[in-house]
Amino acid sequence: MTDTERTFVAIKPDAVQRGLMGKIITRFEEKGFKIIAMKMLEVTQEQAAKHYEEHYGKPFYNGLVRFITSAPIVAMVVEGINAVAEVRHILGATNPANADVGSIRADFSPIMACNCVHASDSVASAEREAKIYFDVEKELCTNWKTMMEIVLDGQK
Ligand code: FUP
Repeated sequence: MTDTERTFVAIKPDAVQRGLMGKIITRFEEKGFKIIAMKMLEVTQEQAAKHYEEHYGKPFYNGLVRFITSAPIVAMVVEGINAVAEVRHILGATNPANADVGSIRADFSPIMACNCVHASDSVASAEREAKIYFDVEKELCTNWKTMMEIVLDGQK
């Protein structure tokens, strides 16, 4: 399958505080993904509860909400071929101890609770999560082409 997909990505508070925003964004840009929305924001309690509703009641839930609301995040919508799976591959496994060498979490995350970055696990999750942080009717920049798209258009 080679579908163009959109996924939701968040650079988490630990990575923002450690000055890793640029390095993380660079991984997606260098791979050729198209960032079609990006903003820094402080996550509200309501946004955190919506984002992590599947984890409500789990032992790590309260700590997770405290963490994601503790400092700003950078929210992004990223577009590209098989973006959901590919972006999660670039991130590495949730637990950095199991993350592939060269992935963001393997390279930058010391522990699972501070794993630097989030990315949606399905197209449906991406649509749901993007709406928590963006006005998707107004804030997605879809009317432009990356250099790669311009080159590919020229080859048609
Ligand atoms: P991911 O899909 O990789 O973002 O991971 P999950 O949705 O499973 O978990 C969300 C976050 O909860 C993780 F990034 C880290 C945290 N977490 C824990 O702290 N302990 C756990 O056992 C599982 C997840």
